[in-house]
Amino acid sequence: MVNLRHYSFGLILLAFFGTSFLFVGCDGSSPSVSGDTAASPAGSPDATAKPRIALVMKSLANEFFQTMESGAKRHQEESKSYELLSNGIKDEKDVTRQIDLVEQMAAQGVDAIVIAPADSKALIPVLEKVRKQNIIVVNIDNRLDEAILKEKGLCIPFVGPNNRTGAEAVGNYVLDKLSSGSEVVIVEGVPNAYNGEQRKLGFEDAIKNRGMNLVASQTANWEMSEANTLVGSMLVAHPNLKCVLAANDNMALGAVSAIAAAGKSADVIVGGFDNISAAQNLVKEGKLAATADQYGDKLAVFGIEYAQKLLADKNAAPADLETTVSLVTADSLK
Ligand code: ALL
Repeated sequence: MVNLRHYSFGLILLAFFGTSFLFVGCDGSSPSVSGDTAASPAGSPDATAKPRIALVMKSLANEFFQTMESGAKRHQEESKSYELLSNGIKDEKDVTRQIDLVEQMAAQGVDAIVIAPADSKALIPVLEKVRKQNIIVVNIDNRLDEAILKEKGLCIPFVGPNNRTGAEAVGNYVLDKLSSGSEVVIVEGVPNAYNGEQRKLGFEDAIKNRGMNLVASQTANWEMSEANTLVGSMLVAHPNLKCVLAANDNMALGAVSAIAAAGKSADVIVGGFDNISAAQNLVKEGKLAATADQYGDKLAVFGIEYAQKLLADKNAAPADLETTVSLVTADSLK
């Protein structure tokens, strides 16, 4: 698979639009972004002022979000057509802090909020509140709970990849290296993160496809050190373990070092998700069998461009955009 990271942004856009950009409208009763909301930036006294767009991310300790933030900042510097306020939380589980950040951005009178929610359910009430203040909301990376949105009659567009198929591709590739019936564990993301749940399902699909034996599946909350401890104890509980499938690269890195510490690097292989630079290096060195690139640097940019579109076009109906996810292996990195 081609690694698009080396391509120019223009080409990336072409690739995204040309191959896998899927537009899916919010179904049901969508209070679409229209008339009153789109044209008049909330809290902005000057109609000619540049729109203010807030990017609300998750843990800035995670390279995935550092990459996302620098992609957004680069876009803003090049476009200069809007003001960017970017924020994140320190701890993957600090949902309360992320809710506060949304409140703060609204209080500062931003016109749009582009958010990667730390929890697919818990962020919905505050986002409902800011929508009522005519602030545009675009959901990126981790999808908000569709059933709750529907129940509330809220239509918030989602921009992001299909995590299930991405994880299945990683799982299929990694498990092809093992004989059927081998013991496998899954290291999950935080509970209540839809993308983590989808990645778990994708790994389970691959385990079924390849006839493997899933012996444990537990969360390490997206964190490297938690995964390190968890995998350390899984190795003791399952001495015949052959593979760890981790729902993000930070946890895959924690798994790789736990396996090395147990002296089992030759026996247990690992798959991850994100294609952060440290993981990419391990793939090149043959210490991580595969990961998935979900182009973190472009995800926020697409969300921002989508928010700009909704701000500029009163009649634009919010719709979901499916972005590309690619398998990354030692071969694809050559
Ligand atoms: C998810 C992202 C990344 C990341 C994780 C940790 O939403 O898609 O996989 O590693 O958050 O916050």
